[in-house]
Amino acid sequence: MAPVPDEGERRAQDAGGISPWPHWLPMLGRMAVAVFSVLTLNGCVPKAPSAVQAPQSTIPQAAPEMEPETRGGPHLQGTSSPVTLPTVQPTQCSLLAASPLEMLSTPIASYEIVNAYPHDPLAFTQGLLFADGFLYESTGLYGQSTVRQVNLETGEVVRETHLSPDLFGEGLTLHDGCLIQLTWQSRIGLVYNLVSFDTMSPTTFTYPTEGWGLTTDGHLLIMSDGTATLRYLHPMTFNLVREQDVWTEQGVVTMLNELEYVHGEIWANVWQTERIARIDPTTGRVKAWIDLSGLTQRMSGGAQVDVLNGIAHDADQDRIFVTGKLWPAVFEIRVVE
Ligand SMILES: [Ca+2]
Repeated sequence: MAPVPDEGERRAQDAGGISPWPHWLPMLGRMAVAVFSVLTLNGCVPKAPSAVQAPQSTIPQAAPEMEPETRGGPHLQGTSSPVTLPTVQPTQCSLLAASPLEMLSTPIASYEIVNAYPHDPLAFTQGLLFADGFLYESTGLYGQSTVRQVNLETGEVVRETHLSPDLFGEGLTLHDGCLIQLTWQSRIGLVYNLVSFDTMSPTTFTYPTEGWGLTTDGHLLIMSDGTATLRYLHPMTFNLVREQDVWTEQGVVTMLNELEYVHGEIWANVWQTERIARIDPTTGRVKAWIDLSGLTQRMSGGAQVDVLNGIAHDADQDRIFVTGKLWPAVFEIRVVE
């Protein structure tokens, strides 16, 4: 197929081969287009991340390369310094392209401790929820994983079921009278009757990623897998309904861990930080951070503790509880905007 002549060439042909324009004018136009294209491809024009975008966190992470032995094993992780989000210095191009929403920085809230309750210091907390006056908790580590009902006031384990030694307990949620628990790398989910703690039929389901956090919006299950992507599952078939990347104006947010659905938002611990992301489930955008700096240090006096992990919401009394892996306390906190 013959090449299509451009505007300058067509004008030259129409004029019998004699262009009324200087011969360098078309070339100048093509150069301008090329320069604009290079600016765009170099990322000057920001975009909200899409579902297929590779997670690339811009949040400073204290997390080293994750190894199974270090994340879940007996060796405790050091805690990270409080995260400081870098100030955005938009380029001239981004000033032209960014929407007013994208130019906003994500607000950071602090907290107050309302109450502190005892917590099993051997519980490697991976999932936490509150229902009917009790905490329900999933604990991890191979050979030590459980799902348990816990008395909030005393920390006493009222009932518990031990997982098979080859399963590492992770996220936990309650849906339609069933406790649903993830496992870390086995890609197996477990279903329990809330009352009897007996496993129900089907007792297990599978998923194609690692299992980290789990919660529900009352209709779908919402799970994290350590990346920036939340996966929404049908609560009966456990089929994937949709995926959603979590992001701020600075990029996607990886290492999403324990989850809780609070007042129409998804709250997520970010692994190895003392931050909770408050996520808009419609857009995936982090609406705000809750900075829990100081809680881990408060726990580490005289005891070896691991990272903050565990959010539970008492919907009846609108109370928020947080804890961590091997923490000897559960804190009721109030968010200070
Ligand atoms: Ca939770």
